[in-house]
Amino acid sequence: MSVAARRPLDDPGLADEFLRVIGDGDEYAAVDMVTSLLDDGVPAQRIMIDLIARTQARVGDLWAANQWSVAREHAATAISERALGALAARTNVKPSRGRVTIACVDGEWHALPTRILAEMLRLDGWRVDFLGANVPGPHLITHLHQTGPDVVALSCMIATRLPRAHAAITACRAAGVPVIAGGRGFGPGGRYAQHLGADAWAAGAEEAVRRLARNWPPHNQDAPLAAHLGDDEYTYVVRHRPELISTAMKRLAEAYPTMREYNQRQRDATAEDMAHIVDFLAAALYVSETAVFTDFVTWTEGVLRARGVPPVALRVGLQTIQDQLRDYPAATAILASGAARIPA
Ligand code: B12
Repeated sequence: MSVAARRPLDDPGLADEFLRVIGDGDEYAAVDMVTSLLDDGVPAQRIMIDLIARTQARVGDLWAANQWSVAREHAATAISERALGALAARTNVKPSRGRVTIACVDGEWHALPTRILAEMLRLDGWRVDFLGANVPGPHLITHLHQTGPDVVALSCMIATRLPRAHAAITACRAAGVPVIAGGRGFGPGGRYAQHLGADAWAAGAEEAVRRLARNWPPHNQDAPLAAHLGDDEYTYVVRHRPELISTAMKRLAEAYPTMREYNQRQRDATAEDMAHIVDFLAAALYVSETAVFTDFVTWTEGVLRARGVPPVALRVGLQTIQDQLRDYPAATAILASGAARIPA
């Protein structure tokens, strides 16, 4: 008997087992579990959302808590993709609605959430062009001209990609194709998607299926709140990114003596963290939303703590950037709000 047979999807043991098999790199067991559920009459949509997507969120938590390595997360994600592919291969729906292009914005590597969205829309009768991760804006537009979709679904899971998301949304709309946005990068309730002029936003694939099934394109298109986007401070931070990071690294070594004993791997990780600080600051300036940065600081503080890095290191890191941006009041205020989120 297959492992999943006759076990309901809401059995918590099943989710634990799926996490275990993907964490152990057992792709055959993972595929067997999802196809057995399908054989038992569980709708493919439920398996994708309630099992695969939910388990991926747990994978993220385990990585953030430093319990799973990056390699283990990568392997598990690859198996989730394989399980999703197995479900897709066994479910055929004739297209009966319009055509949708699904893409991650430039620099956005989280393809699996959009792959789930793609399968969900396909099962609802859409003809789907799935472009996957990291789609440069000009190539996306060329594709739209070649295929003429009714809607573009754009994903942004990391807020640092918001400026690129804005460029893509603007270009798609200029090409006459309405945009539905999604992914956690667009902020709570998708509020940054509205700033950036998206026609609609959906919290997840199920909501997107519902939204696109009726009243599409939406008629009540509020004017985007885009007037202030990409001002001087944003431009300064983006143009001076390399110096901001390298100067911060030098000053960090002076202000935080523990860093002098860091090995190369720890120095590389620190440089990556400093780059994230600058990138999230730029995104916060771009959409004029301090929360983009403060949410990032809260998240980073937890991730660093799980890796044994004390909060003071992050506070000093923020200060080394702030010291370089004294003449930039909005950036200084955002950095100070971030620092205030770090526990004493
Ligand atoms: C796998 C993974 C990766 C893989 C992605 C590989 C792949 N093929 O997808 C890789 C290794 C590339 C990766 C990289 C990074 N990741 Co990552 N990743 C994840 C992880 C563990 C799972 C993603 C996933 O599949 N989720 C399952 C889906 C189904 O979740 P979902 O969000 O509910 O999906 C729904 C909605 O998002 C929505 N949706 C998404 N897009 C769209 C689009 C439209 C139009 C619509 C309508 C809806 C919609 O619909 C989806 C389906 O219902 C998440 C954890 C998590 N909680 O998601 C972290 C996570 C998203 N990553 C995170 C981070 C920080 C990163 C990195 C910055 C890490 C680093 N230091 O390099 C990089 C950034 C890379 C980049 N620039 O894109 C953080 C983000 C935290 C934050 N501050 O927002 C998370 C939350 C992990 C964590 N717990 O901290 N990651």
